[in-house]
Amino acid sequence: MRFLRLAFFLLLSAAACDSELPIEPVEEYTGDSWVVFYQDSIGVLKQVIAFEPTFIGRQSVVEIPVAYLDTFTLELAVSCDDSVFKVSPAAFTFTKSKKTTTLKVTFQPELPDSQAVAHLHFQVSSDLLSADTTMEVVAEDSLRLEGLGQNYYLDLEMVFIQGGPFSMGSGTAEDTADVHYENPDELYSHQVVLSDFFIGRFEVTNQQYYEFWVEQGDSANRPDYSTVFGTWPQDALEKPNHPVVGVSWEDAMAFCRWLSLRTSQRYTLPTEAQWEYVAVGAEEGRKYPWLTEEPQVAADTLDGGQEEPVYRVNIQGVIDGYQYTAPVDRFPAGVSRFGTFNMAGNVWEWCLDWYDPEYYRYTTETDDPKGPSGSADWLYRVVRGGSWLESLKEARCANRGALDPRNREYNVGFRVVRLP
Ligand SMILES: [Ca+2]
Ligand SMILES: [Ca+2]
Repeated sequence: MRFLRLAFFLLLSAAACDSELPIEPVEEYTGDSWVVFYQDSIGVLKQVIAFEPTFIGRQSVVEIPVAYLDTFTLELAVSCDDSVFKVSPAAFTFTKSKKTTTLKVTFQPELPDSQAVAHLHFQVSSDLLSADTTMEVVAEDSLRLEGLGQNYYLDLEMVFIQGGPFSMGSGTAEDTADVHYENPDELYSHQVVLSDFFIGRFEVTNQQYYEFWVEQGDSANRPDYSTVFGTWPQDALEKPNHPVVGVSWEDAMAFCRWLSLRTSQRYTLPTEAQWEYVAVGAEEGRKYPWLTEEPQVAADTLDGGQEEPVYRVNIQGVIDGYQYTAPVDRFPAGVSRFGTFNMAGNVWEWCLDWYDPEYYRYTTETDDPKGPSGSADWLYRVVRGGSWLESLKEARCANRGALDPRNREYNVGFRVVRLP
């Protein structure tokens, strides 16, 4: 699995019953997602499978290799007790020459933001054995909230982020070469430990924000930006999948409060630490979300041997295909380790924290830091990731930006986090 997407779990629940032969469940863990059957036993390996998060109307599929380790013929039937899950094939036979197969488990939820549990039943139909073992399947749907404005579904897809330690900031006081001298606020890297959370796979879109704005009665939290590439609310209708811009920190927080009320979940803005943790890939310490060094453009070898450029990020200029904002699901080659899009570039993203350029120098906060405790005298909140208006350097994961929380800028948007 390329990404740690934990919206889907497979848990062990193996039990033998109605058995005439000495069939005992086998419990092993090899780090792979295998279900293994032996001649004299049936085992479902204990496993947690990273799974593509899904939401209403779309399917997600996980493939599970299945093996039979002995040489006798074994016929198995598999069934599922929850209609949002489907498993195929429903029956298969192991023989001497065919001892492996692949199960496909499909999840297609019917309710928004729901969790579903199913049991897969493996039934042995061979004369040799008689057993029934079950596997418990748990899947969590991403948010899809029915809005009022356009009767539209928000499709606000959230990615599970497993917490842990990481090094926040870039380098040390001695590390003053290259770009660092221009960015003293990100020096003094320090260890931070984060709890689990969910983060939006994409920047919040025009259409998502539009639903909120309409429900507010369109007087408050109105996006405000130059007409250089569009106006509100026309952009919401004409470019629904572009990131919303021209929203202040206050607007973004109002969106989060509305979302929390509508869903009874805890949505907020990412802390600066949460944002950077996702961007750098936790302990991987990436300079850019896409791992490799500074490739604004990478070459991808096609079948015919031709080289075609692959753009990883929307920054200043049109070489990446966009003069202004790009739809939030563009640049799949630039996703983070966790599968989040456009953390670098496209639009700057508001973070929860107050901005203090000296904060990294004095902070002793290591567990789920929320930045300096601000007051009315504080001027700025943190923004991260650069935008279509800035150079690649500004899109570095460790780069810190700052902005008056009341400001509405045409290159600043946000993404949300959900706390478990
Ligand atoms: Ca661009
Ligand atoms: Ca961004």
